Amino acid sequence: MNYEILQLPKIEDVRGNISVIEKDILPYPIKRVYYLYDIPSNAHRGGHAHIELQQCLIALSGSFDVVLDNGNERKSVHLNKPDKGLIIPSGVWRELENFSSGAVCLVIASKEYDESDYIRDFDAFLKYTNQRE
Ligand code: T46
Repeated sequence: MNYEILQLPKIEDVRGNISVIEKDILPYPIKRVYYLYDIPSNAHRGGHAHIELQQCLIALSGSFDVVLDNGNERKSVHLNKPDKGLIIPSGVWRELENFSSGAVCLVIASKEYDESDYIRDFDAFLKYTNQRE
């Protein structure tokens, strides 16, 4: 499964920690930042793939699971640390679930919002991955 867990720099201090995303830590230039919050624990987000977009997901607060599927293999990644970034490359189906109370998901994206970059139907995604191979 083609994803990566990035260890972000962490500056530890008795007053609290700082993590920084700068320079070329991410494998792409940053074009957009958004975040999911006030998420009910039974909510399911995602449920789509992107044709070109690459993203880095960070559990800024709380925890949640990210289910990844590349058309051949499915894997669940648990995010619960603000100094770990999950890099999801293009062409990977993702579903977000099991949100803890107070969970905040920060997303750092390689492109601006573009609905035509989404594949929101799983059968269409499987056809897309078969055509790509
Ligand atoms: C992803 C997961 C982790 C915008 O207008 N601009 C934006 O930048 C975004 C992200 C969304 N929207 C609108 C589009 C929809 O009308 O907000 C509404 C909800 O978006 P969506 O159903 O795609 O939300 P999620 O949480 O299912 O997915 C989002 C991202 O879209 C997606 O790329 O990987 O978060």
